[in-house]
Amino acid sequence: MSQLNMSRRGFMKAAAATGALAALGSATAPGRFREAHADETTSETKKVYTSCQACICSCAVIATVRDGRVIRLEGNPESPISRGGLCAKGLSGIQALYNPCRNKYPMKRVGARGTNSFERISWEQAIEEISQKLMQDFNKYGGESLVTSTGGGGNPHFGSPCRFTQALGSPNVFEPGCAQCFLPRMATFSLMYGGGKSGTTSMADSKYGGCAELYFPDVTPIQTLVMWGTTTSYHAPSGSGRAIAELRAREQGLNLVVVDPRFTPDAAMAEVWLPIRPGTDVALQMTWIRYIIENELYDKDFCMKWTNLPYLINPETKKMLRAHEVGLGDADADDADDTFVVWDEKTNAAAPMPWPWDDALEPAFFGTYEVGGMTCSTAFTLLRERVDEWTLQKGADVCCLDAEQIEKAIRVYTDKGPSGLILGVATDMSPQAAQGAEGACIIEFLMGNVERPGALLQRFPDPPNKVDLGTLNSIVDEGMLEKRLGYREHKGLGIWSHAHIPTVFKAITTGEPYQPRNWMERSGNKHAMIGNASQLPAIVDKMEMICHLYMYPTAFTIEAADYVLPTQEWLESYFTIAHANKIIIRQPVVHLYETVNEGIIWAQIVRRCAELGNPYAQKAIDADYLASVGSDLVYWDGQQSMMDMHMGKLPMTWDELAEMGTYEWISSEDYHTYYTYKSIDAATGKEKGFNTPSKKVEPYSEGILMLGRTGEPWASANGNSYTMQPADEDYDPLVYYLEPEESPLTDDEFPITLTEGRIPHYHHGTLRNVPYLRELYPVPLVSIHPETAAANGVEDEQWVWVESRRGKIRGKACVTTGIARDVVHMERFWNPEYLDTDTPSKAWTEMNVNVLTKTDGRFNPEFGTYTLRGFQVKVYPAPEGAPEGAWINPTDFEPWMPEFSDPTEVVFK
Ligand SMILES: Nc1nc2c(c(=O)[nH]1)N[C@H]1C(S)=C(S)[C@@H](COP(=O)(O)OP(=O)(O)OC[C@H]3O[C@@H](n4cnc5c(=O)[nH]c(N)nc54)[C@H](O)[C@@H]3O)O[C@H]1N2
Ligand SMILES: Nc1nc2c(c(=O)[nH]1)N[C@H]1C(S)=C(S)[C@@H](COP(=O)(O)OP(=O)(O)OC[C@H]3O[C@@H](n4cnc5c(=O)[nH]c(N)nc54)[C@H](O)[C@@H]3O)O[C@H]1N2
Ligand code: SF4
Ligand SMILES: [Mo]
Repeated sequence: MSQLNMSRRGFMKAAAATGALAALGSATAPGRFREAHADETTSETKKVYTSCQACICSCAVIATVRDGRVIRLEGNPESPISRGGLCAKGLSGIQALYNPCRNKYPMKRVGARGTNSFERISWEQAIEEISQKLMQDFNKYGGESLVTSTGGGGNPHFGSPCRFTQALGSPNVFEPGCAQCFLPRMATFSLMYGGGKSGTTSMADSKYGGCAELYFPDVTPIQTLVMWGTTTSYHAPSGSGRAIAELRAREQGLNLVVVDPRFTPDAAMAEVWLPIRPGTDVALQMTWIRYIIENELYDKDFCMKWTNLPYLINPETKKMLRAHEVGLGDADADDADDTFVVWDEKTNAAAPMPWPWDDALEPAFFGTYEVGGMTCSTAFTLLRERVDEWTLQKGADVCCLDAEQIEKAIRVYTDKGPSGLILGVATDMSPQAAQGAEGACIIEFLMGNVERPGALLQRFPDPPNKVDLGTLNSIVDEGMLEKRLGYREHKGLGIWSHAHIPTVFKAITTGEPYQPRNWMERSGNKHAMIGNASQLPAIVDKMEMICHLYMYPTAFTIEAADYVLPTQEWLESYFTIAHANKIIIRQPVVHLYETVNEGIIWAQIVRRCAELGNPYAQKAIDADYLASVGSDLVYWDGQQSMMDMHMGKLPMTWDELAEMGTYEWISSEDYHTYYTYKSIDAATGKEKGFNTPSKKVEPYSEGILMLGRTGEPWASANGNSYTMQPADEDYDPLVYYLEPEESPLTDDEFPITLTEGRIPHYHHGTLRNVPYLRELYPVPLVSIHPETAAANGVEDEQWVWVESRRGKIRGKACVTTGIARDVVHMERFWNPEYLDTDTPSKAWTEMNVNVLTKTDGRFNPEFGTYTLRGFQVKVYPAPEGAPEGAWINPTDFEPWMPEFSDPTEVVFK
């Protein structure tokens, strides 16, 4: 029986056995590293281009390898996004690669779950046993016996677990980010600004290569940046964090407005910091919108010609009025559905608006008119009515801000253009996820901050490589769509073909509407990342087989896994990345043990299940069949064919790109294609517009309304659009505010609002076992305002309990004015040091903020988002001090210092 984790206990045993303890104890960490490889006379040194994967930014790296071991990492200045920068997480790549806790070989559980007893098995045995079990249940219970889950940020193959799920005929894949991260913004921007079916659109997020305008300080005229619920200096230190610092350093500088309960490094540089009460962003956005409208600060020309604000709304359908519905056009005409109606002030009558604009018309922005027997208002009128109550004072009262500061912030944004608004993940983490993205869209649209120089909303050309290999939506059938859990209600999940986590978990625990039995999981630590983590033991209990694909064991491995499949660290892995106008490579620098790229693991299982008779898997490996349904995504059979697929349309081979490291596929000049909407569509000879129902940007979102009614534009089965049953209630096409269910306005028992946000030391659950990083941030800080601390008897550096209605955890108080009053900030944390003890569950129960979070509804209608931020807690001193057994002092982490291994051969050819 071998144990997975090399923590202190395991380390002591091993060290005593080999007599190595004294040697290790005497050497300092870096010294030990160098000593092992300092033999200059015999060494062979080479430099390899690659890129970091410790977060999604994929900063370009040059790795130095000596005698087959990676000894140095440095930034490659050739990337326009990272420009030679690397952050602490990236520079920890060597410690992560050679971490003694790596999952080295496939393992199978031999004792009870939670006892950390596993034995080594071969890859052949692992693939065979897993495939046999999956097929046995596929035949007995159908594809829905399988659920797959993945991690979000940082996982390069984001589409691959979804593709695998589809290839095995299962409807359910999920991810703890997803509805709580990125998806609500991506989908909403796609519906309102345009992206349509492909979903690819620029959005106001500064990771993932978004906001490309930021990376060209010599080109962009941007003058003001609003950072709304985002902290670039922490989430992308060498990417957008660095870029924004560079913009600020230009002669003309950069004005910043920061909307964030925490005083971030960016807030420290801002003209205005608005320490908003968590969970109230949409109220503040509506305040901004009202102010911009009332003071006529909006871009009148853009709003008139390129938004749907002047269009009349049909009160019966809630859609934009079509000309033929009121006798102003031919219902049978080709463009019948695309001809909208304005109120022409010249003739004082309703009139159809020809695409894109007719100078003969003078459309009214505001007004309510009798048209064709209906009372129709313009979209702008409905928006103005919706925000009417949101005066500066009301916004200030609800968001716990100062009215004058709000006004000052808006004025910086409106008066000192060109300006842009970056919307971070904060609004994705509340049941108002869609509305937060809508509010941000509307603000940017009103100001005309769309596709002009300096704007963040841009459609620059698509890169030639295949960033993510994609999904197999073309083999999904109607039955799978109908069975996807939570999808009918929350159809926005369709943009990534994902299921709704709370509905999946309910199915697992109740067997309704059916019983999932097997769980394939490919990320770090679900016990630390999923909301209301205390629900997990009951879910794990119900599962018959759980496989964990990861680089090292986490709480999930010990508590849940039956099979552990070792995946590659980024220094072993391969990929191509689009960095604005360049392509960056990630290539294997070394390869240790029997780790395998996850893409190969999925392919092995799919191929075996195809042999065992799974009809979906048979399609997924059949190039001819896939071509017949318009897909080129046949499951590869090995590493080389997968690397070749990543190359997409790049004009060179993988090996050639590997030599180059970076490749400029388009000049910076040609990359900056502004005003895409005004470019002429060859098919029509007219302006292209935007990919929305009206082909204009839509502050009044018909796309959101129709998503709820039909699933369009993302429901497709057998390669065709498929009309889903409507959600129980229409999605609202206009922005609205709801007070959080748990609110300080009404909660006396739990008076403090908890929120979260990134710290620069870790990426989600990863790197918590990297000694240097844990030394820098050993335990979670609970940031609390001095007045709130005093009112709760809390002192600086004291251990405190943080308790919500779901559970309680411990952290260390950091009393600071850098946080809003009556709010605490805490980061997600888990403690790998407990894994190899008699109480492994302490790894996720002691300091994990997700013990506190709330997943029992209210959900966001569009996306099913649950509450990770902006809920109520109480905070009080913990006289017990630190949790027993937690590692806190620098020397505690020594068992995690690098353990060297020689490279191994490829495992699967
Ligand atoms: N309370 C609370 N909960 C949250 C959040 C919060 O702010 N507060 N944030 C949410 C957000 S935004 C997200 S995106 C999720 C993140 O949740 P998860 O993505 O599940 O996070 P991790 O468990 O760290 O697992 C993802 C990690 O997998 C690693 N990985 C990299 N490559 C591979 C690979 O090839 N194979 C495998 N198997 N793994 C790889 C990446 O380094 C990445 O960090 O958490 C969410 N949960
Ligand atoms: N170091 C590091 N970098 C990461 C990650 C990581 O885990 N670690 N994860 C990656 C991933 S997947 C993501 S999604 C991104 C996230 O990157 P960002 O979008 O920057 O997200 P956070 O830092 O989590 O949250 C942004 C800010 O929102 C603030 N905030 C909290 N509650 C509220 C609120 O109610 N309203 C407003 N307006 N602000 C609020 C927090 O204080 C925080 O400063 O980071 C990516 N990069
Ligand atoms: S920001 Fe840091 S962790 Fe992210 S890719 Fe760059 S170096 Fe790696
Ligand atoms: Mo995320």
